[in-house]
Amino acid sequence: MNAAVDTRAPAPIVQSDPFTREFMDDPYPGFAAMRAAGPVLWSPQYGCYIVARHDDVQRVLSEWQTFSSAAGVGLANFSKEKPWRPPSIVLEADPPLHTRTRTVLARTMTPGVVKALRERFEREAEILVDRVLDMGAFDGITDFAEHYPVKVFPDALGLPEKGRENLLPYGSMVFNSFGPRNEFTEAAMANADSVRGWIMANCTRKALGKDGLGAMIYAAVDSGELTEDEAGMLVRSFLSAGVDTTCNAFGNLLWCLATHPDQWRKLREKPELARNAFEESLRYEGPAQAFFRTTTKDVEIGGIRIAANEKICAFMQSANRDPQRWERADAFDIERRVVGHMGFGTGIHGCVGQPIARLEGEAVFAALARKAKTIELAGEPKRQYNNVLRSFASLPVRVTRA
Ligand code: 4IA
Repeated sequence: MNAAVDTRAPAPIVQSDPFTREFMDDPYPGFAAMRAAGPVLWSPQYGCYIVARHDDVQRVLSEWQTFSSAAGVGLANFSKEKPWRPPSIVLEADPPLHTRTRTVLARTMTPGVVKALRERFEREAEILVDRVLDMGAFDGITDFAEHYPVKVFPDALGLPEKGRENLLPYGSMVFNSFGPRNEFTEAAMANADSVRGWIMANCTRKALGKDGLGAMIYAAVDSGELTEDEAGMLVRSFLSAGVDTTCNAFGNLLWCLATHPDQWRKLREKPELARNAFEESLRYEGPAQAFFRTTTKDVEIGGIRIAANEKICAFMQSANRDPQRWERADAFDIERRVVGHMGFGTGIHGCVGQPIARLEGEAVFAALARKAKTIELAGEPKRQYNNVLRSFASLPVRVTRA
């Protein structure tokens, strides 16, 4: 027997619980402590590893052969416990399945498709901004951030109008379920059956319009790339991933602008900065905090050994504030060169909908920059607690017209 000493260090123990209100109220000191403690931490409470430094998060999200998505991208390990819904065939999948499904999704987000959507998205953005300017004082979440993505994206999909109020509750179920079973998951699952029922019923070919993104997915059935059931599952992916995320991003950017008057001034002077402002908000205050992977074999990160079939949580929002990667990491700067942020993830699972998310962000915040003169908080924001999504439940804002 080889008596060589194993010099690899054990992972330091994580000192905080990231799935609590206290942590979510201000996660940044907690992230800094995680980054300082080591390249990989161990959570005895959740039985998972955590990476929080930019380069390690990037590695875990990039090396899909070692860090698999097929056992789920939440804490639950699908090889050990039954998932709460049939797994996504794109998010919770590895190649070759992932390659086939992602190819179909990507075809619905090409520059040509985005170009065709732009006019409609810009028109709706003007309507949204005019309405809140007429209100003067409004809630940045319920009157603003939650309106637009729930309208324009389902319109583009060809989803019926009726029942769209199920979309955000479904998003809450999906994203809370990536975390541990706790009070947030329990609350999100309150109306699970009726919400899930509506979602599944509206993923079918006959529920969707004839010339939307949904129909493009079903066209891949006719060309032999997908089965009819798989097409429904990919429409479900749109509804899972494409609404709550953008709503939360809008609320977060609105908060950033209302609390950083110098950056708001810059944006007003140059509305063409809207696209980069949206991008910087995904770095500075991104909605998606973390996703998990499962090791497919023994692996080392920064000299720390991790066995096969272990869960690793990659804290994207910590990577987004890592001072080793970013100058003035904690400054919101809409002119920053922001490539490399983890707000859309990275690697083969990097957000497939990002061209549409960017179109939405650019349309809304460019319209706001052109039409509004001042924007400020009119009350205390209230946080929305979710295991994975960072956002506000309420954001009282006051605006004046330019
Ligand atoms: C799916 C990571 C997040 C944006 C996401 C959530 C659900 C799905 C995909 C992505 O159901 O496929």
